[in-house]
Amino acid sequence: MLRRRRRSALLAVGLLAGLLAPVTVAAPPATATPSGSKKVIANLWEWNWPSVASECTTVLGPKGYGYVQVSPPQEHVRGNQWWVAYQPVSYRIESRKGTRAQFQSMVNTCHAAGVKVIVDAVINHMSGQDAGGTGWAGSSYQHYTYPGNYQSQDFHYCGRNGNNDIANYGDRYEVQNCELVNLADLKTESDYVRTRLATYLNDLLSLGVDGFRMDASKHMPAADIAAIKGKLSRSTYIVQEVIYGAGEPVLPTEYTGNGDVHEFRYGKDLARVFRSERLAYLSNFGEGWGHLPSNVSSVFVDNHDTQRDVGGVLTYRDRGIYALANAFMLAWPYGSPTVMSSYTYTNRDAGPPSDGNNKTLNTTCYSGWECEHRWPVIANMVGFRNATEGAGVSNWWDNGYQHIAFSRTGKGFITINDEDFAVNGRSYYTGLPAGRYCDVIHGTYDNGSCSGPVITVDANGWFAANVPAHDAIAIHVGARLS
Ligand code: LM2
Ligand code: CA
Repeated sequence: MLRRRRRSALLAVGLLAGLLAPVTVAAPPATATPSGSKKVIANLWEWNWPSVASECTTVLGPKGYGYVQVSPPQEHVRGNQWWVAYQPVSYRIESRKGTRAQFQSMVNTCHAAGVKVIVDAVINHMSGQDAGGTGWAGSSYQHYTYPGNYQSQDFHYCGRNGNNDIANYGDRYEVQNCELVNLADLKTESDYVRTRLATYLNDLLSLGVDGFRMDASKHMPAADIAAIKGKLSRSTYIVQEVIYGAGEPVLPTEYTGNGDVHEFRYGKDLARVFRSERLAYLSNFGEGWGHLPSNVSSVFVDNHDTQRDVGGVLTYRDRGIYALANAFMLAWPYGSPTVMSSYTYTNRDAGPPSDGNNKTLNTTCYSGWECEHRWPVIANMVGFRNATEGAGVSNWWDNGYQHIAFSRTGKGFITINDEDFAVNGRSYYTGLPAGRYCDVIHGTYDNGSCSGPVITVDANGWFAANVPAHDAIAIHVGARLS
């Protein structure tokens, strides 16, 4: 894992600090909400349904992912941009990603592979284009008129800013009753609208869906989401998109009564630490940084929006450092982690690889698609997460700068060296049972054998190894050789 940059002046100091003794951090936060023993979510963003199905069988299930998150499945406006999916025109399950039958088959296939399905649910708004037209599945619509679903009285017209758009995020009323980039804003306070939305979500539940990512949740009062949730046919996992904004009145904490909430500060703070601060600061990452309580927090290094924001988070473009950030997220017991999976792009608006009719093509990893969830470091760390579920953090150690290490008590151990220099011959205290463990950062454990280096933990719980610059070693009890 190689890379650029930085700080040779700190080199000597870093080595000196490396001689310090291990310290123990406070008890770990509780684990987050998605149920079951496998909680890691793979976000196969913009994948079509047949490709999601085959990935569940061949990769997600075998690698231990518990959930797949898929893009909005409802009918949407036509076009090649990815964001057409965020402009519903009806709730027919037919989109550029596939038909209702393909969607149903995908859910069944993923379930058979032990993977649950979370759907991106766009329920705050309908389309945004001023002109009407014909949706993906043939439904005709106008801005504010969606025959059979909504008419003009079902939308907010906030009457502000000359165009009904949200301008001032410091104003709660505007954020929730004006339009997000011209998108027709549903009256989610109305019982008719709530019932229509719940009918859509219940249709998805009837197809076997296991959870919802509630798009644009900040733009709906938490009470409206609660009322819609109250109309669902069964209980289900919910994660709400409420982007924390400094000084804004609408807070992520208002929504935790409904379910999990995306913690956007996590990815931003992690990027800052990796880019310009110290990994040593991560010893209390999460609640200690003012983030949401762990048991309601949904975390990710990047998502489809933040990877497109300027000056933001770490993404696939950061290569090795991105893998290390994901390895940290998967090793650290705060929140419920989602691994992003992207297609490569240069133009922000560009849709995924598609045919002449804008229908999404089957995914071919590493050719137009980045498939971060398959990167060996990331995919193998899902196994680490599963094997260490419920175990606390102990044996925290850092050199004061970019080299850290910690145990998941009795279950696993990781050291990340993000210095510009290798650290050779150092010994690490793991507290793990003596034995031979597969280093899952450099090797894949499969059926009792390890394709990479083997780490030998001695009878006192120690091992010695070399860690290259910008690299890591991780071992866990689920990848132990006999
Ligand atoms: C979200 N969460 O709250 C999604 O994560 C985000 O990706 C969505 O924006 C947004 N909310 C609405 O669901 C994306 C995209 C926008 C795009 C909208 C609607 O980031 O750029 O807006 O979807 O497709 C586009 C144009 C915009 C235009 C709008 C309406 O970029 O200029 O506004 O369509 O025609 C006039
Ligand atoms: Ca709204």
